[in-house]
Amino acid sequence: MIELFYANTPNGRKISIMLEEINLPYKITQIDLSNSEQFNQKFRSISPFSKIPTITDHENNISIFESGAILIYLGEKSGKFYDKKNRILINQWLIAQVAYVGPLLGQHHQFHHYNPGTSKWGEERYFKIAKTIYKDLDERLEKSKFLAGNEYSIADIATFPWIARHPIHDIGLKKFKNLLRWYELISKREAVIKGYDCLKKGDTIPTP
Ligand SMILES: N[C@@H](CCC(=O)N[C@@H](CS)C(=O)NCC(=O)O)C(=O)O
Repeated sequence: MIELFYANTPNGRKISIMLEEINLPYKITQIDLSNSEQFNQKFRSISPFSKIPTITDHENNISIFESGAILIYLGEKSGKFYDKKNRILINQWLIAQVAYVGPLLGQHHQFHHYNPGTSKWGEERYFKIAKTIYKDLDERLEKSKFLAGNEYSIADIATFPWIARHPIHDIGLKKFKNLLRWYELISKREAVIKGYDCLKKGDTIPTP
């Protein structure tokens, strides 16, 4: 049994989607970020930076923090979506997501959506970067069915929930036809729909 320490954010959803995709039994322990539960000592003992997602695999009592590390662990454990022969490409696109796409879109969320009017410089800077991320992902997906080649992988699972925040990006997903094709294809997967709404609150994947 995998225990997922979760909040319904893009980083949390990467892991609930992966757990649904690989069909492993899991239970969710919610961490209420707005109530500062991430700073509880018990949680910090498995998540030293006080962040979700984190998992504990109760089969072997291993705990893992950082979404990329968790996806790699679950990919290796299940033998799914992390093809041994394609690891160089998968790792590249996965790490690009955790080190660049996520953090920079996250800054765009903060300046453009949650705190508009507080910094013109921040708003402009991260809006521009967010548009560049859309453009660059679109260019990649013009050449490749999925981010790391022909097969759906943990790199797509990591990136999808961030693009699913497109309504607050105000960039216009429909203008990027390859990114749109990829988004719509992944949106239809049963495991993605279930993982996106793993708290069963009726959260639906935003349509473009
Ligand atoms: N690099 C981390 C980022 C995780 C992260 O930023 N999680 C956010 C929610 S999406 C969080 O727990 N924030 C709580 C806080 O910063 O206090 C990962 O990919 O797992």
